[in-house]
Amino acid sequence: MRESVVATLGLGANLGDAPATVRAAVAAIAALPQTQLLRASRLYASAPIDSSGPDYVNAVVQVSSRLSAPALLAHLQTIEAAAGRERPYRNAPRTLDLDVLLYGEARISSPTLTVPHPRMYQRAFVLLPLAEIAPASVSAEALAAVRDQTVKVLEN
Ligand code: PH2
Ligand code: MG
Ligand code: MG
Repeated sequence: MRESVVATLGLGANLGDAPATVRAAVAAIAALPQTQLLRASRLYASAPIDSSGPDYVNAVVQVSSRLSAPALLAHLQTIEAAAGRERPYRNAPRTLDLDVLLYGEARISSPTLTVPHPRMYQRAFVLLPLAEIAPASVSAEALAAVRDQTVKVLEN
């Protein structure tokens, strides 16, 4: 049997009831086959970066999974589709975005998946929730690099 890998996933939404959608997505991820939810961050709100529309709600989770990275991505895309995700153009506002940020130590470069996520270290809406659940994985330098981006904990 394949070994389990700790994967770090980013969640984002800025259309519809974004907090409810993100919470439901955490539950859907926890229910994936061969996958256990290890940690989930609080929900964070931030202005769209290179995108448009209402403020985003973001969170980061860590799972332990025996799914391959492509299989995990396929499951995440099924959850996105069930939440009504449409892709009219790049970085369009969305009901739900689920990204594989890290997959163990793997470096993946395929037409459909790049891991580590190429922009995660430029985005406070990823690094702050990640620092909440896995402080050792985010350096002070990485946090300093995004300190001009306002990200607020959403009361919940
Ligand atoms: N996702 C993007 C582009 N811009 N901005 C915020 N604040 N949050 C996001 O999740 C986000 C974004 C592309 O996936
Ligand atoms: Mg994304
Ligand atoms: Mg995405």
